[in-house]
Amino acid sequence: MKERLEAILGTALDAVAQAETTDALEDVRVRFLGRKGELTALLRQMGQLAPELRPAFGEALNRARDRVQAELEARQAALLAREKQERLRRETIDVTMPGRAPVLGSAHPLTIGIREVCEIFVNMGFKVIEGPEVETEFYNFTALNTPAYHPARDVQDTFYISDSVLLRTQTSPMQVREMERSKPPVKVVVPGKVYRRDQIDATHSPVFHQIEGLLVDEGVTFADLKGVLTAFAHQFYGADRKVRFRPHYFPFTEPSAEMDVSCGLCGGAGCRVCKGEGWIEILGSGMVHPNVLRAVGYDPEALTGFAFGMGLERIVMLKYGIDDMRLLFENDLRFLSQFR
Ligand code: 2NM
Repeated sequence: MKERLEAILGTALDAVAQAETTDALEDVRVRFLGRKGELTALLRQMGQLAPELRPAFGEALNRARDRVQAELEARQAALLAREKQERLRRETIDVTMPGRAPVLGSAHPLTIGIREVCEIFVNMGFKVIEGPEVETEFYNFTALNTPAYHPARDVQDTFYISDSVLLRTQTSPMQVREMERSKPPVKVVVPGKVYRRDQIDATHSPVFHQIEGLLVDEGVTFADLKGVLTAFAHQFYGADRKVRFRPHYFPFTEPSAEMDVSCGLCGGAGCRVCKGEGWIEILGSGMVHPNVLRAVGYDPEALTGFAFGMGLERIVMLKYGIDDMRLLFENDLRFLSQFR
């Protein structure tokens, strides 16, 4: 048994010296000193020795165990130090390297347009509200004095979900909702997506954006309409622009007018942008029709108001000189990143 002990001790010391990682070293410890380890096994076999041989063997076994334990600890310390060095080398950060700049997004030109238009009206005391894109026939047409025979109601012009539910063709249904739920003065602008059955081309899209505005109170006149919309045009396009109002027709307003601004490119002389007109149409407007006021429970004898609506794509295209509406929907970053 003495020879067995010598052999195991030699093997154990070799194994310790050859362990290249702390994990491998732990395996060595278990193999020799663990509960079922080879040196531990010798302890249990001591009973087979003659009694007089046991003390000397026990002493030798203990020395062997202590020796292996000491070598294990020394090797463990060496391996830990080496592993730490390696990790420090691997995880070194070169703080002198240039940083990676995060890629910053930017607002879509239509978003920029909505924000600019809304800010101008907010500064004049309007509040901004939004509403559902799926509407009922009542809010989209009936309450807006748009009779059943009106072409806007035709399936050729409007996306129907069912007989009386549809994708809104304008944001005015939300203005109807606002009048229904509040008392004058009402001063709101409503930006949002609207839907019409149009073929896609450079100036049409079945989904586009509108901003509509509404002001209802006692004693509101057409002069208020002209003053507010002129102030808007001067802030949005520049104080040097001239404006003009042309008579028009809308079912929900009477009288109605379209507003033009003088062409920013030629200053009114006539050019490619204004198609030789010198003027560019930017919005529709009018005094809210008495039937609309009645539909929301207002008394048209006591209250008057004006309303207006503009197509956002159109005014954004004019402002930035964009000649094809499809650019606003294709999300090509080469286009979008120009609006930073
Ligand atoms: C326009 C042109 C003229 C309009 C009317 C109303 C309401 F709800 F008061 F009846 N909202 N928006 C209106 C008037 C919209 O868009 C070209």
